Amino acid sequence: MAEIQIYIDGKWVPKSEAKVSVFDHGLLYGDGVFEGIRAYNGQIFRLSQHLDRLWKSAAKIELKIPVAQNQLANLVKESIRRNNFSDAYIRLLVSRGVGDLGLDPNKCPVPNIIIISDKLALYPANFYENGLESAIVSVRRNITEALDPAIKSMNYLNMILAKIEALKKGVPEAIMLNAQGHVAECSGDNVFYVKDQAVITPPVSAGVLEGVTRAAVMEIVKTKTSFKLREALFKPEELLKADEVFFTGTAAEVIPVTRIDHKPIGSGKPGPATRTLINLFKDLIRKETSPSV
Ligand code: PXG
Repeated sequence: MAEIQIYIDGKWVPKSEAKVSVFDHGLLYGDGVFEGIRAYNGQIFRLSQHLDRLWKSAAKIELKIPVAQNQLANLVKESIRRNNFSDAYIRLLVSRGVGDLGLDPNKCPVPNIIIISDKLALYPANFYENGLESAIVSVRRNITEALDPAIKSMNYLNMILAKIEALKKGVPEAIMLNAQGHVAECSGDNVFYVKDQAVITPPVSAGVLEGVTRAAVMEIVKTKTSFKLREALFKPEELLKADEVFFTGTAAEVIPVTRIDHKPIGSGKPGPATRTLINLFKDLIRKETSPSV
């Protein structure tokens, strides 16, 4: 098997040669931004939405991405072409680049763009059939005034602490509250619930990442179903009383959540709204990533 080709420092190199400097502020401080993108059928899903978010994240940390958006789009596409991937996960990073040991980002003249494509680690199929179990963790999502959760920054410790707590509780994904005690999001997914024919998710102002999957699912709810769509703040009690709960994310797509804190949600089985949205999301992927598009 040929080694995966990775884009770094302006070149394509085999995985074994893809190394960052110990003076890169991405490593020293988590100073950088990234995207987690998916390819289906050799086509990148919602690439422009991911790149728009990358540019927004970069602007919020005053990082100027040193290439044009269409150039970076071409590099992302090249990354799956070079590696002959049909279905893949693409990790696109822009770090502040190499500087000295101080925090000052002005000492880092050249941001480093890295593109890694690889096979995707998926949740097991039985989670989609039977639902996954989650837990509300004690780690709160960063407050917007400290580190805006809308920035997909290379510092993911907030989510890693939540994930550690979830794994200790024996569940694969954590539900995090914001500082006010409202439900925010998961370590790598957005949260939705269904109640009385309405689909509800926290607004971005709750302090969550504006998920590309979240946006696609909201669009589907509005245009392809008769459910009402609401962005609203809610407390964990609302989730526990919901008819259905599901998470959305690039890796998970739409995944049913059937137990939270050991309590069953609704019937304790994936519900009809979630099943419908799983199927409609799959239709959207097929439509947007068929080779004719
Ligand atoms: N919230 C957070 C904190 C995330 O990191 C999402 C929500 C969902 O956003 P998207 O745009 O993906 O719908 C994310 C994204 C992984 C992995 O390997 C995690 C994400 C994306 C891709 C892969 O765990 N998180």
